[in-house]
Amino acid sequence: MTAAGRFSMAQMAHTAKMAPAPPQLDLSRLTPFVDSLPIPEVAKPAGTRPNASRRRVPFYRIPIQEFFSKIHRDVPPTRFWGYGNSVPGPTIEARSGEEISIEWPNRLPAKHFLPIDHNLMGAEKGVPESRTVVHVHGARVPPASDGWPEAWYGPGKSATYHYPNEQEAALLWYHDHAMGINRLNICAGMAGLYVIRDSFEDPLNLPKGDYEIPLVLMDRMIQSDGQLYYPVAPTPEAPWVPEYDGDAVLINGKLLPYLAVQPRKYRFRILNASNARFYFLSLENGQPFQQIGSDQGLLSAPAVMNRLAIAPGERADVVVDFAAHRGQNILLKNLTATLMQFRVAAERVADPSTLPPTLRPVRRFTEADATVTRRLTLMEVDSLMGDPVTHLLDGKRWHDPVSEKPVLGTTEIWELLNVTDDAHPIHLHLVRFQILDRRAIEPSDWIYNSKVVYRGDAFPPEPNEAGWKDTVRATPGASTRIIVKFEGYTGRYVWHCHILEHEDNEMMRPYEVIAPAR
Ligand SMILES: [Cu+2]
Repeated sequence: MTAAGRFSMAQMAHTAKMAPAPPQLDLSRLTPFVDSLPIPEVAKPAGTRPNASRRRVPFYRIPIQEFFSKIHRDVPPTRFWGYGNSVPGPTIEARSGEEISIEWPNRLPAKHFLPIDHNLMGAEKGVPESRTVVHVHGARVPPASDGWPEAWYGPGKSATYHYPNEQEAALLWYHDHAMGINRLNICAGMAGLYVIRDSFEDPLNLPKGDYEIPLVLMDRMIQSDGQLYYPVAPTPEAPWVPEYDGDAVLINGKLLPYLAVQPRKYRFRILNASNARFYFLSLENGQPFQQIGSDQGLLSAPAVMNRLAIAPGERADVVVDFAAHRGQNILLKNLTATLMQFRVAAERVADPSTLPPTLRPVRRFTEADATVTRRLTLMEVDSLMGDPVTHLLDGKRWHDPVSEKPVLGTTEIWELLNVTDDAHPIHLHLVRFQILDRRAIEPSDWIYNSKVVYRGDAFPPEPNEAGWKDTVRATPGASTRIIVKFEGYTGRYVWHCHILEHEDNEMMRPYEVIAPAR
């Protein structure tokens, strides 16, 4: 049995108790593949501005606002809150080492259209309902530009952030990070792509231009009138639900789209921007994906994936060659559900792109590289009825004192001990890391005796997880060890679960990178 099989990626172990929902869109009655897959437009600079060292750098202004967008030909326009006027928002195209600045004006209406739970940390009554703050997931940025969850601002206000882009080519993404409501803001549409390219990747001659296609996956509950629905618990004064998932999967903002492709190689840059859903992607014709990259850039070599697991926050960079499938229609599936259709043209075409057998060397860390090891539990706190009330990191809440203070330039092992029944995708801001291994544990030993008893051997990551990561699936009933070099900047950042309902309800902690002693 493989490590992936051994450590199930169970999730949704709890069927959340929810108040009755209004009538939902009946997907089975919707004609599939009538809308062409939209490609988010590339953001254009609004000029240049001086950066901190008075050098002029490209300046972008991306407003956060309400708009309506068609998710399907036969569904009325859907209200979104997002960046610019599309979901996903405009794609930022950046080059490694070339700084940019972005102003993110909040032009939202005052009243939120999704249900706020005022019991959650940071979402108390009296703070602006439509507050927001932007985080670029995977970016190595100074703390003041990282989107601290409490650095939100209300409508009519704005913030300008500086992005040095001092990192390797990778697919990052930007999204809301406002304390206590970021699950609602991202559900409302606040997400977009941020691509970093570099001179190492350019000469690899991977498919590019019209043959490099982003696929941003967001599942939603859609009412029969076409509007977003976010469920609430049966208790009106405490509406938080432990996970959000809908059966309508939007790809680049469309439901059941099609993409006309040529019989040649394509590079698909996949982002799971869903609140809580894990995807298990496959092509209906059994053709594998050649995975070339993960969260923080290229793998050392392509990994052949028949089924691609991708958790909230994770990215997968894959190449698919349609050359042998001229004239065919191929479905992209999530387990048994259909997500979209590729229509392969019949005419033969030249394909000057390549899929190199080796990509980018990844020097693997070993345990000996680390000077500090931290054991951090992922725990669920249940009500007497067994319903999850909250999830905690290391048993602590957001406002408990900062306990993780790595020294800049040092390397640490973080052992994520998941004693819950769910997989939690854990994301650290600022850094990239590697997965050391996963090993089964008996959660009850920890819960009742605070003891860690390992069951069986440790498994190294599969090849497609052996590159640079910024989000790791901490599998249930297992220890997942990551090894992290804290590079870039000193200051306060956060680490959290990327199931947004968990993150909004205490499954997020500050950490602080401190300067080395002189
Ligand atoms: Cu979680």
